[in-house]
Amino acid sequence: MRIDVITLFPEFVETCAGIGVVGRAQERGLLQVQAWNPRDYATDAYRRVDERPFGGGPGMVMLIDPLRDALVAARAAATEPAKTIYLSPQGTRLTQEKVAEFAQRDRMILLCGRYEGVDERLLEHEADEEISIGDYVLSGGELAAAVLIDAIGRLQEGALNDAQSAQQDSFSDGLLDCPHYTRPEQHALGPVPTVLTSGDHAAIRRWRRKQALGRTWLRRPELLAQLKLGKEDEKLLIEFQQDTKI
Ligand code: 4G3
Repeated sequence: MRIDVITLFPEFVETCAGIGVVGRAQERGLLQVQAWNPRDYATDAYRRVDERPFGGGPGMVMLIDPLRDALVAARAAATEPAKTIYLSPQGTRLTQEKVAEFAQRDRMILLCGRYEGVDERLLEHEADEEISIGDYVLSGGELAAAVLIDAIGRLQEGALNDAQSAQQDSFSDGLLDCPHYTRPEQHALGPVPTVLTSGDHAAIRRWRRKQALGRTWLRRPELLAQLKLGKEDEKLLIEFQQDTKI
C-alpha cells in the first residue's frame, strides 16, 4: 500500500511513519509513505500557503493553489487512482471498521490542514472523504494522519508478528480487550488471576471473554448495545455482572 500525505510538516509525518511496527512495514516493502509539502508548490516570492479569511475573523485559511499543485504531484507519483481524505474535526468519526476498510486499498492520499483549515472550494473539488479521529481539536491534521497511518500500517499483511496478531485487537470483534498480566506471578501490587496460570486453556479463553464483555459493559455500554451476543456471551456477561455486585 502507498500513502501520500500533503503536509506543511513532511519530516513530522515521515518520522512518525518510520517508527515501530509501521516503520518495519515500510522496511519490509508492505507500505510506502511519502510526504508532499504544499510550500514547495507556492509560486509567490514569500512562498505563501495561507491567507486571511474572507468575512474576517481570527486565524488563517490554507490557499487553494499550493495544495492543489501538491495534490496533482502526489497523484502523478503512482498510476493507481487514490481517494483523497481530509482530516478534520468536521469529518466522520474514524472506527476500527473504517480502518480495516482503508487497509484493503492500494493507495490513499491524506490531506493535512493547519490554521483554521482549508479553503472549502478545494475540499469540494479534491477531497473524497472527510475523517475525524475524535471529538477534539489539534493544531494541525498531521497527528490525525499519523494515527490513521499507524492504524492502517499495522493491518498490512505481514506487518505484525504472530504474537501481535490483529485478530486479538480490541474492537476487532466490537469489544474492548481483556486485562493482561506477566511475571512475576506474586507482586506487592497483587497476584495474577489464578486461572491464567492454571494451564486450563478453555478456562483461560472463557475468563478473557468474560473480562472483555464485562469491561465493555462497564466502560463502553454503547459498544455493547450495538452487538447481538450469543448464548455463551450472555451467560459470561451475567456472571461478570453478578461478580461485580459483590
Ligand atoms: C481542518 C483533525 C483541519 C479544520 C485535524 C482543523 C482535529 C482533527 C484542522 C480544522 C485537526 C481530528 C487541523 N484537529 N479530530 N486540526 O481528526 O478546524
